[in-house]
Amino acid sequence: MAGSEAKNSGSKQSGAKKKEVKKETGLGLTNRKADNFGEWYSEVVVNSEMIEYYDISGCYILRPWAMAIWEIMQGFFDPEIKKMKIKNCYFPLFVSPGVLEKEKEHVEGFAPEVAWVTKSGKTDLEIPIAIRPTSETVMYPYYSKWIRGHRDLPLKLNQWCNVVRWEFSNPTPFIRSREFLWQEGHTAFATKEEADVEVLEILELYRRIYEEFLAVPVIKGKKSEMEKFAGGLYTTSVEAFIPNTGRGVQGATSHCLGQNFAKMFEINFENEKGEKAMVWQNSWAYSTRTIGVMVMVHGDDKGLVLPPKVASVQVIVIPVPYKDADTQGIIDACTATVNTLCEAGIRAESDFRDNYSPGWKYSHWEMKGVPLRIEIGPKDLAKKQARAARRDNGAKIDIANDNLVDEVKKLLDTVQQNLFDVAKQKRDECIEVVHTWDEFVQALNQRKMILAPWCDEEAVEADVKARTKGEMGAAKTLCSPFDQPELPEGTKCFASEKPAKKWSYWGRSY
Ligand code: 87F
Repeated sequence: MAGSEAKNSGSKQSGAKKKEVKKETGLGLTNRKADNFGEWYSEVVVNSEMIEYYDISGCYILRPWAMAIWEIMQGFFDPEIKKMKIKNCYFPLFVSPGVLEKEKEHVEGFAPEVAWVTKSGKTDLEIPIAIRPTSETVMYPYYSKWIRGHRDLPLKLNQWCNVVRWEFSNPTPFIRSREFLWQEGHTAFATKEEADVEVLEILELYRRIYEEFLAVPVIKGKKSEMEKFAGGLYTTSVEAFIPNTGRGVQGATSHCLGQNFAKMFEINFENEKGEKAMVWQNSWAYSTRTIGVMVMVHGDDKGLVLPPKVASVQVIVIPVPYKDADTQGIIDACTATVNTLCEAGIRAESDFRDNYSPGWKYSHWEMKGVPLRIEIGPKDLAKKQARAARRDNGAKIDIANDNLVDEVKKLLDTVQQNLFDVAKQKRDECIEVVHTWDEFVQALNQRKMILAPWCDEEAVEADVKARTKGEMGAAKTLCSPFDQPELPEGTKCFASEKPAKKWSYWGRSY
């Protein structure tokens, strides 16, 4: 769709040599991140070979370059939850209308997004079946069956799966798609205390996915009553921010469901005293949205920028054989370099394709966001060295063959840290502390992430939403950060001027 090939092929009349080369290679972005963010994003995800558009709106093909990132995060998260004694399972994709109804209260608001299967072949199904938008109603009837006594608790299950939500507002690859991948954890405990502890343990894993893997700074906090999962007791989240659009984005959520679902689905147990009691439940999820947030935060005008920890290729080795050079010698040096790096546990590959120039390959791997490029030419061969170029800042460093592994490891760590530091600095520059409505409106117009003292009243949040409604979308609370600045006695709510109860982040969001 946003492929540059289609766009570039339109520049046929142009006799300029540069344009010709571009047309031939199909490389380069036609939109800039700062000028046309939405178009830039679509172009990056397609040209980096992460996404292919599909012929159903809101559905996207995740190509290996994207799937590898998902798998690397899964490779972190899955063992972590197994350490917490959470077990994987798989429940069906389909939901019977009966159970979905049971849960009416919380499903009501979501109902328009539920997709239904109504036919098999040309025959109408006797009873239509829903496709899971989330799995509470799929799983909890069986929790009710499986949990009998206190010895059956805690029950801690997770599943890696797809869900379908038939969204109508502008679909965006990874960020808002009608089908997406996620993990959903659903746990049941005898006591609220155990549930409370798990909510935060999971939230910390989500923070680590964003900050340690994707190099994206996030804010941990609690959702307002209006923004929490309606079926639950309270919702915690990690919130990221996209400086270019001035929008917050909910990164992942960890809910304490309290006993609401236990009541609805009769998930009871006999406690140690022989009394009948209801379980306390949590649910939590992160999705492929994580990948979109990473692209938006780190990508630049050359394409994708991958943090080394999630890059399926961390180092791309490219031979640079000038005319009359010892081409075989250079190729052998590249092979040896890749082998040495791979043996040291670094994900390295070579690009020996002989139908592309080194320059083309540089652009290609820059577009794909590979953190480190190693070039080996005749001079490097003679000096027993290699030249490394960083994707994040373009810096070039000569590395002696003897120090290869240590230097590359150090560079990858530096790139990872630098990506986080730069992203955090940019994010922090967008945070504005306000005390009054006028300051709030001004900051909102400047696309800031706003930290404001708030009375914590739902009606006031509804009022802020109504008063900021417009083309760009209304402002809402993102979260109330766990890390609360001091709130001096007498501080007033920025919107209602009633006594403020807490600091909250506000802004437009995805
Ligand atoms: C769309 C259609 C139907 C979100 C929906 O966050 C139902 C829903 O329940 C729905 N969109 N939600 C909330 C999901 C809550 C919760 N589920 C388990 C999570 C974490 C994983």
